[in-house]
Amino acid sequence: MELLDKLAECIELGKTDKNFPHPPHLTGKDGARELTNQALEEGVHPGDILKKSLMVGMNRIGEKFAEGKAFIPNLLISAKAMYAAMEYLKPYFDTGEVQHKGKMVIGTVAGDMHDIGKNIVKMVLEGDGWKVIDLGTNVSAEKFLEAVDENKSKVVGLSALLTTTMMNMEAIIKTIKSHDKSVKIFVGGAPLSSEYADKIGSDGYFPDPHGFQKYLNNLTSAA
Ligand code: B12
Repeated sequence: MELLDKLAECIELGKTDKNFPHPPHLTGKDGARELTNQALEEGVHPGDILKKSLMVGMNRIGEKFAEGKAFIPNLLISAKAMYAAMEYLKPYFDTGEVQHKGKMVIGTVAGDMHDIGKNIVKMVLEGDGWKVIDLGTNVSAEKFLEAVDENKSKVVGLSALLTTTMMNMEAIIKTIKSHDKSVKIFVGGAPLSSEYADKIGSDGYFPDPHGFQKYLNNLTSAA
Protein backbone atom coordinates (compact mmCIF):
# COMPACT_ATOMS: atom_id res chain seq x y z
CA MET A 1 0.00 0.00 0.00
CA GLU A 2 1.27 3.47 -0.86
CA LEU A 3 2.55 5.55 2.04
CA LEU A 4 -0.16 8.23 1.72
CA ASP A 5 -2.87 5.56 1.55
CA LYS A 6 -1.50 3.93 4.69
CA LEU A 7 -1.50 7.30 6.44
CA ALA A 8 -5.08 8.01 5.34
CA GLU A 9 -6.07 4.62 6.79
CA CYS A 10 -4.42 5.54 10.11
CA ILE A 11 -6.43 8.78 10.26
CA GLU A 12 -9.64 6.99 9.33
CA LEU A 13 -9.13 4.27 11.94
CA GLY A 14 -7.54 6.50 14.60
CA LYS A 15 -4.13 4.83 14.74
CA THR A 16 -2.15 7.66 16.34
CA ASP A 17 1.21 5.92 16.62
CA LYS A 18 2.89 2.53 16.60
CA ASN A 19 2.13 1.86 20.28
CA PHE A 20 -1.58 2.66 20.02
CA PRO A 21 -3.43 -0.69 20.34
CA HIS A 22 -6.31 0.13 17.97
CA PRO A 23 -7.24 -1.16 15.42
CA PRO A 24 -6.18 -4.77 16.12
CA HIS A 25 -5.08 -5.52 12.54
CA LEU A 26 -2.54 -2.69 12.72
CA THR A 27 -0.99 -3.76 16.07
CA GLY A 28 2.74 -3.06 16.05
CA LYS A 29 2.52 -1.23 12.72
CA ASP A 30 3.42 2.41 12.15
CA GLY A 31 0.75 4.98 12.95
CA ALA A 32 -0.02 8.55 11.91
CA ARG A 33 3.07 9.97 13.65
CA GLU A 34 5.58 7.58 12.11
CA LEU A 35 4.04 7.67 8.63
CA THR A 36 3.82 11.48 8.52
CA ASN A 37 7.44 11.69 9.55
CA GLN A 38 8.40 9.11 6.93
CA ALA A 39 6.49 10.95 4.19
CA LEU A 40 8.28 14.20 5.06
CA GLU A 41 11.63 12.42 5.07
CA GLU A 42 10.86 11.03 1.64
CA GLY A 43 10.24 14.56 0.42
CA VAL A 44 6.46 14.45 0.04
CA HIS A 45 5.15 18.03 0.04
CA PRO A 46 3.43 18.90 3.37
CA GLY A 47 0.46 20.30 1.42
CA ASP A 48 0.07 16.94 -0.34
CA ILE A 49 0.25 15.06 2.96
CA LEU A 50 -2.56 17.28 4.24
CA LYS A 51 -4.82 17.16 1.17
CA LYS A 52 -4.13 13.73 -0.29
CA SER A 53 -3.90 11.79 2.94
CA LEU A 54 -5.00 13.40 6.21
CA MET A 55 -8.14 15.00 4.82
CA VAL A 56 -8.97 11.87 2.83
CA GLY A 57 -8.90 9.83 6.06
CA MET A 58 -11.01 12.41 7.88
CA ASN A 59 -13.60 12.44 5.08
CA ARG A 60 -13.81 8.65 5.06
CA ILE A 61 -14.56 8.46 8.79
CA GLY A 62 -17.11 11.28 8.33
CA GLU A 63 -18.89 9.29 5.62
CA LYS A 64 -18.94 6.15 7.78
CA PHE A 65 -20.38 8.21 10.63
CA ALA A 66 -23.10 9.56 8.33
CA GLU A 67 -23.95 5.99 7.28
CA GLY A 68 -24.14 4.82 10.91
CA LYS A 69 -21.03 2.66 10.48
CA ALA A 70 -18.87 4.73 12.86
CA PHE A 71 -19.62 6.49 16.14
CA ILE A 72 -18.43 9.46 18.22
CA PRO A 73 -15.45 7.58 19.78
CA ASN A 74 -14.29 6.75 16.25
CA LEU A 75 -14.45 10.44 15.29
CA LEU A 76 -12.52 11.35 18.43
CA ILE A 77 -9.65 8.93 17.84
CA SER A 78 -9.49 10.02 14.20
CA ALA A 79 -9.23 13.64 15.35
CA LYS A 80 -6.45 12.62 17.76
CA ALA A 81 -4.52 10.90 14.97
CA MET A 82 -5.04 13.96 12.75
CA TYR A 83 -3.57 16.24 15.42
CA ALA A 84 -0.59 13.91 15.91
CA ALA A 85 0.15 14.19 12.18
CA MET A 86 -0.41 17.96 12.09
CA GLU A 87 2.25 18.44 14.77
CA TYR A 88 4.80 17.20 12.23
CA LEU A 89 3.48 19.46 9.48
CA LYS A 90 3.35 22.63 11.56
CA PRO A 91 7.07 23.52 11.24
CA TYR A 92 6.75 23.35 7.45
CA PHE A 93 3.98 25.92 7.44
CA ASP A 94 5.93 28.07 9.86
CA THR A 95 8.25 30.47 8.07
CA GLY A 96 9.46 31.98 11.35
CA GLU A 97 8.70 35.41 9.94
CA VAL A 98 8.72 38.03 12.71
CA GLN A 99 7.11 40.92 10.85
CA HIS A 100 3.37 40.24 10.71
CA LYS A 101 1.51 40.89 7.47
CA GLY A 102 -1.58 41.69 9.45
CA LYS A 103 -3.70 40.25 12.19
CA MET A 104 -6.95 38.41 12.28
CA VAL A 105 -9.32 36.90 14.79
CA ILE A 106 -10.54 33.35 14.18
CA GLY A 107 -12.90 31.00 15.98
CA THR A 108 -15.45 28.23 15.64
CA VAL A 109 -18.91 29.69 16.20
CA ALA A 110 -21.24 29.24 19.16
CA GLY A 111 -22.51 25.70 19.68
CA ASP A 112 -19.81 24.10 17.54
CA MET A 113 -16.87 22.11 18.91
CA HIS A 114 -15.18 21.20 15.60
CA ASP A 115 -11.76 22.80 15.41
CA ILE A 116 -9.55 20.77 13.06
CA GLY A 117 -10.35 22.86 9.96
CA LYS A 118 -10.12 26.12 11.88
CA ASN A 119 -6.73 25.06 13.24
CA ILE A 120 -5.48 24.27 9.74
CA VAL A 121 -6.52 27.74 8.54
CA LYS A 122 -4.67 29.21 11.54
CA MET A 123 -1.56 27.12 10.85
CA VAL A 124 -1.44 28.15 7.17
CA LEU A 125 -1.93 31.85 7.91
CA GLU A 126 0.58 31.90 10.75
CA GLY A 127 3.05 30.19 8.45
CA ASP A 128 2.44 32.96 5.95
CA GLY A 129 3.30 35.66 8.49
CA TRP A 130 -0.13 36.60 9.84
CA LYS A 131 -0.77 37.09 13.53
CA VAL A 132 -3.78 34.93 14.33
CA ILE A 133 -5.80 35.45 17.49
CA ASP A 134 -7.50 32.09 18.02
CA LEU A 135 -10.60 32.18 20.20
CA GLY A 136 -11.07 28.41 20.10
CA THR A 137 -14.46 26.72 19.75
CA ASN A 138 -18.03 27.57 20.78
CA VAL A 139 -17.34 31.30 20.47
CA SER A 140 -20.19 33.75 21.09
CA ALA A 141 -20.81 37.00 19.18
CA GLU A 142 -19.79 38.96 22.29
CA LYS A 143 -16.47 37.13 22.52
CA PHE A 144 -15.73 37.81 18.85
CA LEU A 145 -16.57 41.49 19.31
CA GLU A 146 -14.42 41.77 22.42
CA ALA A 147 -11.43 40.24 20.60
CA VAL A 148 -11.90 42.48 17.54
CA ASP A 149 -11.96 45.53 19.82
CA GLU A 150 -9.08 44.48 22.02
CA ASN A 151 -6.81 43.59 19.10
CA LYS A 152 -8.04 46.30 16.71
CA SER A 153 -8.36 43.59 14.11
CA LYS A 154 -10.05 44.34 10.79
CA VAL A 155 -10.29 40.70 9.69
CA VAL A 156 -12.34 37.92 11.25
CA GLY A 157 -12.68 34.26 10.25
CA LEU A 158 -15.68 32.19 11.34
CA SER A 159 -15.73 28.41 11.12
CA ALA A 160 -18.71 26.04 11.41
CA LEU A 161 -19.12 22.34 10.65
CA LEU A 162 -22.76 21.85 11.54
CA THR A 163 -25.76 22.99 9.52
CA THR A 164 -27.29 24.04 12.84
CA THR A 165 -24.36 26.15 14.06
CA MET A 166 -23.70 27.82 10.71
CA MET A 167 -27.01 29.60 11.41
CA ASN A 168 -25.26 31.36 14.31
CA MET A 169 -22.87 33.05 11.91
CA GLU A 170 -25.40 35.64 10.78
CA ALA A 171 -25.92 37.03 14.30
CA ILE A 172 -22.15 37.13 14.89
CA ILE A 173 -21.63 39.03 11.62
CA LYS A 174 -24.42 41.49 12.51
CA THR A 175 -22.99 42.10 15.99
CA ILE A 176 -19.50 42.84 14.69
CA LYS A 177 -20.63 44.89 11.67
CA SER A 178 -23.05 47.01 13.69
CA HIS A 179 -20.12 47.93 15.88
CA ASP A 180 -17.62 48.50 13.07
CA LYS A 181 -18.70 48.21 9.42
CA SER A 182 -15.13 48.16 8.16
CA VAL A 183 -14.30 44.78 9.72
CA LYS A 184 -14.14 42.12 7.00
CA ILE A 185 -15.68 38.81 8.02
CA PHE A 186 -14.99 35.57 6.16
CA VAL A 187 -16.60 32.20 6.65
CA GLY A 188 -15.58 28.60 6.07
CA GLY A 189 -16.39 25.02 6.98
CA ALA A 190 -17.81 22.01 5.16
CA PRO A 191 -21.54 22.96 5.14
CA LEU A 192 -20.94 26.56 3.92
CA SER A 193 -21.30 27.89 0.38
CA SER A 194 -20.76 31.21 -1.40
CA GLU A 195 -24.54 31.66 -1.66
CA TYR A 196 -25.01 31.18 2.06
CA ALA A 197 -22.06 33.44 2.83
CA ASP A 198 -23.65 36.21 0.74
CA LYS A 199 -27.04 35.69 2.30
CA ILE A 200 -25.75 36.20 5.85
CA GLY A 201 -23.77 39.31 4.94
CA SER A 202 -20.24 37.94 5.16
CA ASP A 203 -17.43 39.32 3.00
CA GLY A 204 -16.65 35.96 1.48
CA TYR A 205 -16.49 32.19 1.69
CA PHE A 206 -13.39 30.12 1.09
CA PRO A 207 -13.49 26.32 0.92
CA ASP A 208 -9.81 26.01 1.82
CA PRO A 209 -7.15 28.02 3.61
CA HIS A 210 -5.00 28.69 0.57
CA GLY A 211 -7.54 30.75 -1.39
CA PHE A 212 -8.27 32.64 1.80
CA GLN A 213 -4.58 33.28 2.38
CA LYS A 214 -4.14 34.62 -1.17
CA TYR A 215 -7.14 36.92 -0.80
CA LEU A 216 -6.00 38.22 2.60
CA ASN A 217 -2.58 39.04 1.29
CA ASN A 218 -4.23 41.49 -1.10
CA LEU A 219 -6.14 43.14 1.73
CA THR A 220 -3.37 45.48 2.77
CA SER A 221 -5.69 47.60 4.90
CA ALA A 222 -5.88 44.73 7.37
CA ALA A 223 -2.34 45.25 8.57
C1 B12 B 1 -13.98 14.99 13.61
C2 B12 B 1 -15.44 15.23 13.67
C3 B12 B 1 -16.02 15.43 14.94
C4 B12 B 1 -15.18 15.53 16.22
C5 B12 B 1 -14.54 16.95 16.24
C6 B12 B 1 -13.15 16.93 16.84
C7 B12 B 1 -12.47 18.27 16.66
N1 B12 B 1 -11.56 18.53 17.60
O1 B12 B 1 -12.71 19.03 15.74
C8 B12 B 1 -16.27 15.33 17.33
C9 B12 B 1 -16.31 13.87 17.74
C10 B12 B 1 -16.10 16.18 18.58
C11 B12 B 1 -17.56 15.63 16.55
C12 B12 B 1 -18.75 15.89 17.20
C13 B12 B 1 -19.97 16.07 16.53
N2 B12 B 1 -20.15 15.94 15.19
CO1 B12 B 1 -18.72 15.83 13.90
N3 B12 B 1 -17.54 15.40 12.51
C14 B12 B 1 -16.26 15.24 12.49
C15 B12 B 1 -15.80 14.91 11.02
C16 B12 B 1 -15.60 13.40 10.93
C17 B12 B 1 -14.56 15.59 10.51
C18 B12 B 1 -14.56 17.13 10.58
C19 B12 B 1 -13.18 17.60 10.21
O2 B12 B 1 -12.37 17.86 11.07
N4 B12 B 1 -12.87 17.64 8.88
C20 B12 B 1 -11.53 17.93 8.39
C21 B12 B 1 -11.30 19.43 8.32
C22 B12 B 1 -9.86 19.70 7.87
O3 B12 B 1 -12.19 19.96 7.35
P1 B12 B 1 -13.06 21.30 7.59
O4 B12 B 1 -13.38 21.45 9.02
O5 B12 B 1 -14.15 21.32 6.60
O6 B12 B 1 -12.05 22.47 7.28
C23 B12 B 1 -11.54 22.79 6.00
C24 B12 B 1 -12.41 23.77 5.21
O7 B12 B 1 -13.79 23.64 5.46
C25 B12 B 1 -11.86 25.13 5.54
N5 B12 B 1 -12.34 25.87 6.70
C26 B12 B 1 -12.81 25.44 7.89
N6 B12 B 1 -13.09 26.47 8.70
C27 B12 B 1 -12.78 27.60 8.03
C28 B12 B 1 -12.87 28.93 8.39
C29 B12 B 1 -12.48 29.91 7.47
C30 B12 B 1 -12.57 31.34 7.85
C31 B12 B 1 -12.01 29.52 6.18
C32 B12 B 1 -11.64 30.56 5.19
C33 B12 B 1 -11.92 28.19 5.82
C34 B12 B 1 -12.30 27.23 6.74
O8 B12 B 1 -10.48 24.88 5.70
C35 B12 B 1 -10.26 23.58 6.27
C36 B12 B 1 -9.03 22.99 5.66
O9 B12 B 1 -9.17 22.81 4.27
C37 B12 B 1 -17.05 15.41 10.21
C38 B12 B 1 -17.28 14.74 8.86
C39 B12 B 1 -16.65 15.46 7.69
N7 B12 B 1 -16.30 14.75 6.69
O10 B12 B 1 -16.50 16.67 7.70
C40 B12 B 1 -18.19 15.20 11.22
C41 B12 B 1 -19.43 16.08 11.13
C42 B12 B 1 -19.06 17.52 10.84
N8 B12 B 1 -19.99 15.96 12.48
C43 B12 B 1 -21.28 15.86 12.49
C44 B12 B 1 -22.08 15.74 13.65
C45 B12 B 1 -23.56 15.49 13.44
C46 B12 B 1 -21.52 15.86 14.93
C47 B12 B 1 -22.28 15.81 16.28
C48 B12 B 1 -23.59 16.61 16.31
C49 B12 B 1 -22.52 14.34 16.62
C50 B12 B 1 -23.38 14.07 17.84
N9 B12 B 1 -24.49 13.44 17.59
O11 B12 B 1 -23.02 14.44 18.94
C51 B12 B 1 -21.22 16.38 17.26
C52 B12 B 1 -21.37 17.91 17.41
C53 B12 B 1 -20.52 18.48 18.51
C54 B12 B 1 -20.57 19.99 18.46
N10 B12 B 1 -21.43 20.61 19.22
O12 B12 B 1 -19.84 20.59 17.69
C55 B12 B 1 -21.86 15.92 11.08
C56 B12 B 1 -22.50 17.27 10.76
C57 B12 B 1 -23.81 17.10 10.00
C58 B12 B 1 -24.40 18.42 9.66
N11 B12 B 1 -24.76 18.52 8.39
O13 B12 B 1 -24.57 19.31 10.44
C59 B12 B 1 -20.62 15.55 10.21
C60 B12 B 1 -20.63 16.16 8.79
C61 B12 B 1 -20.60 14.00 10.12
C62 B12 B 1 -21.72 13.45 9.27
N12 B12 B 1 -21.43 13.15 8.02
O14 B12 B 1 -22.82 13.29 9.73
N13 B12 B 1 -17.36 15.58 15.21
